[in-house]
Amino acid sequence: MRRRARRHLRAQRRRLPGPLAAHSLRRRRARHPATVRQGGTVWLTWRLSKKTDVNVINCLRRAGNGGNMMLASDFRLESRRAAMGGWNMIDDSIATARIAYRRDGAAVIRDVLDTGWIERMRAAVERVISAPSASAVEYTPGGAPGRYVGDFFVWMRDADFRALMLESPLPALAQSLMQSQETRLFYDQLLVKEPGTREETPWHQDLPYWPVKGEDVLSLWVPLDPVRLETGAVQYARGSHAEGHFYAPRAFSAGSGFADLYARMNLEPLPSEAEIRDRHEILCFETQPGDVVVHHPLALHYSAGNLSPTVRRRAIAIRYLGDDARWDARPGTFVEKESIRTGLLAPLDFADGARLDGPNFPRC
Ligand SMILES: O=C(O)CCC(=O)C(=O)O
Repeated sequence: MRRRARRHLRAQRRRLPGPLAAHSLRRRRARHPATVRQGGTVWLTWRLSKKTDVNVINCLRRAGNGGNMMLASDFRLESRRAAMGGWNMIDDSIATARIAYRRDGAAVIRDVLDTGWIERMRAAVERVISAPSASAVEYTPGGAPGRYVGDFFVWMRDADFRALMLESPLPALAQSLMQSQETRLFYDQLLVKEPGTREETPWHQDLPYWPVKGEDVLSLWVPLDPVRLETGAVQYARGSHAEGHFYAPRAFSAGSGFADLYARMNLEPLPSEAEIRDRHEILCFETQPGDVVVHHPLALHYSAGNLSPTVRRRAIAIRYLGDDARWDARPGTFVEKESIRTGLLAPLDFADGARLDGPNFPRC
């Protein structure tokens, strides 16, 4: 246990700028809030919990910014200030979300995107789903009510999707949540459940589907409609990301062609839904367009169909990679599917353990 705690401390130290790292380590041992001055900047560090070393927020208060608090990692994001609508956006709500995300595996951040982005992306989604690409998947069987349609790597074909992934407030948000020095786009996934759709998204963890390993990977789930439990809000098994399981992926629908691929992994099967619900508190965020839900790649999650007769549920899940994300050459991950591979900008010829870079995974 002590060895694990030391590993955490070392990992935490690596993520912080030099002098602050050493300082925060000392302070954590002393268990007192502390300040350290560097030029015109005052860094504040304190330990939130005796139990975990990762639950440390490092804040800095910059002289002359009107007294707003910023996260230590946001220090590097000054160039994104305009995109974020000023530092007011980067405040306690992200710090709070980061703590909840690490503890629970999922958290919500309110009012991240303005109506301009929402309108722009609604129009883009209409374009995409009215002319489905080769990588699109219709999860609703023919003749059933509603429509559950998904697509992958849409940003490579649509300029507005690309702008959302790379130029909106989202990459800075991901970077801040991961406390990474560098952020890359892994991929985007469109998930639309039209009114009256019965198809669920089955319980799953994301990471087993992906050719990725490392700690610094997350998803931002971006709703374009008001979302409630009955219209298909995503439900999360609280704390499941921290249990150390790596469960076999499940195809989202029998006809999607992914099942054979995933069977090659030979992983531990998921517990039953009843077991998951019995073992975990379920977190579900009712959201408005503009809100963003962040979830951990090992968090167990699920969504029901969209039972509303009128309200659509359009959402885009965006996966970002941080500093320690590396290529995982396990067989059977979703990128082996021909329909996905053929749409990519470059071959996926990474060695196991390599950094994901090149045109498929642009730096944000
Ligand atoms: O939108 C959904 O129903 C599921 C989302 C999901 O599974 C994901 O973003 O990983």
